[in-house]
Amino acid sequence: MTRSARIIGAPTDYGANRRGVDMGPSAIRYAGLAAKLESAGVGTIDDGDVQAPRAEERDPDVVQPKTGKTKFLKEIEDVSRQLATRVSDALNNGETPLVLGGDHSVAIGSLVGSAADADIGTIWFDAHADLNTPETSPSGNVHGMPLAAALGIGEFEETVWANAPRLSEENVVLVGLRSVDKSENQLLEERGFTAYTMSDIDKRGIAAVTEEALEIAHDGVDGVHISLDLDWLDPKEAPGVGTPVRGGATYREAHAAMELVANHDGPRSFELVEVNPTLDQHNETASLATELAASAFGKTIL
Ligand code: B3U
Ligand code: MN
Ligand code: MN
Repeated sequence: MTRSARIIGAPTDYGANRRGVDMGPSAIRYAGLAAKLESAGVGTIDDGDVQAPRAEERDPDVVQPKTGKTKFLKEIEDVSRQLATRVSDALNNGETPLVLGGDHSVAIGSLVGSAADADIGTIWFDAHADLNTPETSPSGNVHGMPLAAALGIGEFEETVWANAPRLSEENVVLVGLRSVDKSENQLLEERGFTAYTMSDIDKRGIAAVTEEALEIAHDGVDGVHISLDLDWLDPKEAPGVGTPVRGGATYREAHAAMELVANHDGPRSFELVEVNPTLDQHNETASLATELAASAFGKTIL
C-alpha cells in the first residue's frame, strides 16, 4: 500500500529563545516538501497550519510573561491540543502525520496525538536532550522540555494535556547528543532511556547506532514517532536553527539514518522542527529538511 503523508504546520516560536522559527512551516513548504515526497512515491495532503497567534497579535503582557519560569505554557497548551487532534485524526485516516515546526515544543502535541490510540516509542534526533522540567530548565524555554512533558516527569506529572501515557520510557531513544544540562544527564542515568552521543556515532558509525535505536524504540510497541530537530545536524549543513551546536551529524549521516528509518517500517508519525529561516542561508536548512523527510518516507537513489 502506498503511504500517504498528512502535512500539518505548527508555526510557533513560543518555546524558543528567539523569534523566526514560526516561519519554519512556510520555508519547508516553499523548499518543495510535497514534490520531494511525491518523487519518493508518497501521496501528500496539506492540512494547513494550526492556529498560533504570532507575537505581534498577542497580548503584550503575554509576550513578556512576568511570572513563572515556563514561558508561554498556556499558548503551548493551545497549540498542543490542536496538534494532537490533527495527528490522531490523520492516523485514524490511515495517513502518516508529518508535523512542521515551529520550535520543538510542538513535539508535545505530536506525541500526545501519536500515542492516542497506540503504544509508541520515539527516536529523538537532536543535539539536546529536551528533558528539562519547569524546575530544572536553565532558560524557561519549553523547546528544552518536550520529552519530559510527554513522559510526565517532575511537575509535568500534573500537566495532563502534555502527557502521552502510551509512550514508554524504555522505548525512548535519543541520538546525537552533544549539549546536555546536568539535571538532564542525571535523568538519563537514572531512568529507562537509551541515549547515543555524537561520540557514540563517531566510534560505532551512524548505521549501527541507528539500527540499534530503531530496535529499541520499536520493541513491543505499535509504532515509533521520529522527531528530527534540525540542530541534530552540524551547523555547516544546517545553519538555520536557533541553537546551533558544533560537531553534529553530517549530510550523509543524516540521510543514512533516515533511510534506515524508512527501511524499518517507516515512521508512525514524523516531525521536522527548529528550522529558523531568519538565520538560514538561502533556505538551505529548510531544503535539507525536505530531503531528509523524503529519505525517511522511503526515497532511494535508484
Ligand atoms: N537545554 C537548554 C538549551 C536548549 C534545549 N533545546 C534547545 N536549546 N534548542 C534549555 O534551555 O533547556
Ligand atoms: Mn530539540
Ligand atoms: Mn536541539
